[in-house]
Amino acid sequence: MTSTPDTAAAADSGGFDAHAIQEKWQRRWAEADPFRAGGDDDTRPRKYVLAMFPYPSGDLHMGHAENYLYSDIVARFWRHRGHNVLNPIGWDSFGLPAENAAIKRGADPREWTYENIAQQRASLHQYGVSFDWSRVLRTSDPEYYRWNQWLFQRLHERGLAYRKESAVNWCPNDQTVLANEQVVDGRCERCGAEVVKKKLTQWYFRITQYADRLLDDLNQLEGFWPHKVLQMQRNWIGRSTGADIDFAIEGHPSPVTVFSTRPDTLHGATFFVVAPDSDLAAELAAGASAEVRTRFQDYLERVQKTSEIDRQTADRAKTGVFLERYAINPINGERLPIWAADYVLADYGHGAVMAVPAHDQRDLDFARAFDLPVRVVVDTTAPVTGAIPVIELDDDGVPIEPEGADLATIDPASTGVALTGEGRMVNSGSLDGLSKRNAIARVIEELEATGRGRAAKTYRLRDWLISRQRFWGTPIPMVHTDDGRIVPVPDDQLPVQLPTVQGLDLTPKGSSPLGAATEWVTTTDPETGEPARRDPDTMDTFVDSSWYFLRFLSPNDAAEAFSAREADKWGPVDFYIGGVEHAILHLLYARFITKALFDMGLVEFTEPFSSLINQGMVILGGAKMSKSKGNLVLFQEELNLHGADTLRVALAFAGPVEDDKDWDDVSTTGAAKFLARALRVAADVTSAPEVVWAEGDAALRRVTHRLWQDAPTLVEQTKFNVVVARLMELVNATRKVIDSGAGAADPAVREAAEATALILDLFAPHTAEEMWATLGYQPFVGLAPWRQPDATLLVEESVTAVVQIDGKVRGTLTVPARISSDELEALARGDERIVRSLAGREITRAVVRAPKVVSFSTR
Ligand code: ANZ
Repeated sequence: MTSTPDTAAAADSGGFDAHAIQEKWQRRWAEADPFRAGGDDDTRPRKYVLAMFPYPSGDLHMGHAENYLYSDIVARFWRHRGHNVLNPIGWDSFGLPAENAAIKRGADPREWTYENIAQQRASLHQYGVSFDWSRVLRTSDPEYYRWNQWLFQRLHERGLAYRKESAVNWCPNDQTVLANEQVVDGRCERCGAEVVKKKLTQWYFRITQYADRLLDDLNQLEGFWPHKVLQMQRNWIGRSTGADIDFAIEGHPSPVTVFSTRPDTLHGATFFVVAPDSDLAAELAAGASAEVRTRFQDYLERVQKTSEIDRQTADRAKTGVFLERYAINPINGERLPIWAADYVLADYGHGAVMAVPAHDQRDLDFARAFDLPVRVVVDTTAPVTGAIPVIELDDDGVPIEPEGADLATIDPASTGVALTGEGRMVNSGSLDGLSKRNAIARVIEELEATGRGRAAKTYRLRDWLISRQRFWGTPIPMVHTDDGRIVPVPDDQLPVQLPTVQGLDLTPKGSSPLGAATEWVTTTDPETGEPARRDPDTMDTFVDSSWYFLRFLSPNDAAEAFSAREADKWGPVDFYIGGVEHAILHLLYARFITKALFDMGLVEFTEPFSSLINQGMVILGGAKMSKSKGNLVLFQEELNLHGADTLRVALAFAGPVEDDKDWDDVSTTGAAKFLARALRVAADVTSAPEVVWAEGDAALRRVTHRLWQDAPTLVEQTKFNVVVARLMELVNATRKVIDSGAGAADPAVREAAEATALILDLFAPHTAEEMWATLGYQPFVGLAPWRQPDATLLVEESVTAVVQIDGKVRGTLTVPARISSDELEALARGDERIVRSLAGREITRAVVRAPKVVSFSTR
């Protein structure tokens, strides 16, 4: 053995050489490759188990230790249950960290990236994870990103990839565009710099076309994904239903549409608001007086420096500029003054609102600040019962004004509180007396009849901005011709490979560094052969991870992105695990791309991940670990110190999967002692004298079989810590029998030791293999089937029940002490001896006193 365990590890492991065992079995696994997924000739049912693949930004950390442990537990479990398991690993290896590190060191991002991958790969090997190592992929390999480009072309053909100019989120520090999702509290998610708006022409994926499906299909994941994640996705998509209403604007050529969730309140509109940073505001202001134009310009400049979050903050003092223009209410012809105010956002709905101060708090705050009229149109004191209200009509068929409403007492103009509740319509012409729901339907009907409005939905979801002005990503496979056409690079010319980094300045400048790679950028139009320039931008790395789970199915295929046949066999992923930080973006994008591929006929499922688990974080002393705080627990260090199995057991035992685990509370010492005890049990069994016992220790057998009974459910419920606790209980119970009269020769001890090895494999696979070999079995325990519990041993306490027929005892039954009378009677009626004793006579009466007596009367 070449290993030299340090003293801490030797002390930890209670005398056995954890490192030696670990190296021995890792070598055997490397030789025999037992965890490779089976091919077509493998008839076992399939399971696709996947942990989110890592960024190769530095060494793996304790979060990874958890993530890959949990997925490995599940993968190993399904193999023991007779499944053909796919458990692959790869690297999400494009992106800013590599590029920034390269800039800092004046090096090629490739070097840094592939060095880190080698290091992480070695750690995962050392951790004993049962990956299928034949399927490793790296998204920064041309063999991978070529298929990102292929995907881009397929989306482009369908109008799902397009270019447009728009105000984008710009990180002045990273000098790159950020997706809305990457802006957190107005700051860059990565570097924390304050994000500003900048107008740029960018590539987008039209994810909004899938908004309804992305939302509706969440229902089918209920119960399989964390509820919190489903809710976050729902909020992110943010569907609102209501109406689009067209308002004519005096002196403006075309009507302006607003989106409202409350078209029922149309009669209560008293002014009109446009987003100051919208094109419409600029157009309207242009026609105003010089004084207003100046005021508007000043205001606009201020607004552009305000974050979207701040603009939406409810308790902020309202600001705005009257534009000296008027909109016409389509339902009653009233003139509504038009204001520019920053609480209306340019890119939500249509960037303009009809303001109904009586029933919308933001509008009310604004009206009170600028002394604008407030008109109540919903009497919220009037009762509305049930979903379908009863409307009383007078003799002429006109709804009767609800009685008892004293609107003065609820006047929002004086109370400052908008009336947002249910009620009956007032001051609303033909709508008076209707409930909100009916009024909405009626208004939409009326607007549709006159062509001035229609039912509409609006989403918070925006199209996915995918272009980045950075080097270390997938080049966008398009060329720009001199005459302004944008032409796709044909499939047979893919991949468009990244150039070498030599001579390129990667420091962010606001445009892609690839633009300066003259030789690379200069190309020809694939259609005409005329000179053209390559698109210098690269793709958001979320594109790479939006379909990687499909590439794992045929990772070395040079002819296609993934095999539809394999996708059919393996997909969708059965068990997906990762951090909650990916609850929105990555999952939403993967769901979108899966649906797009479904529509192309390339996959037969519409959701990529059938079940999802978010593991908690590993924290230290109650605080999040971070480099800057200097409170990092380093995975590789822990691995060297304790060995893989000790670390794995300690982590698995530390608490429920979803909970955060404080490293201060994680006991590697306890884990190591437990493993040493387990190994000693196996050794004791084999060194015990050969004595054949008719029956083993009943209590120990019960512990073993109850674990066989419960373990599958516990693992499927991801209650891994409970399984470890039960294993500890089993090892203790075994030790007790060994140390008592019967000793290690008791067959119950061997039975328990074998169970321990088979179940321990999920958590401490090296120790389990060692136990299995010690017990005389051939490797690998990782492939050995789990056992069925013996039902008779699951009975906690049994008693003898007496069965009488016509007052005479005709038999006895051994039954659980807590059997019900019904069950006991059924057992008695079915018992062979009793049936024989009855000899065909009919039972007329049964008196059952569970669990002791069943008494039948017959005739
Ligand atoms: C009139 C009205 C009356 C409204 C009322 C609400 C209550 P959600 O539910 O978030 O989708 N709105 C529309 N576009 C807007 C924009 N670009 N910026 C800010 N606010 C905007 O919100 C929809 C409501 O938000 C719309 O319905 C509109 O105000 C406002 F008693 O129209 B409502």
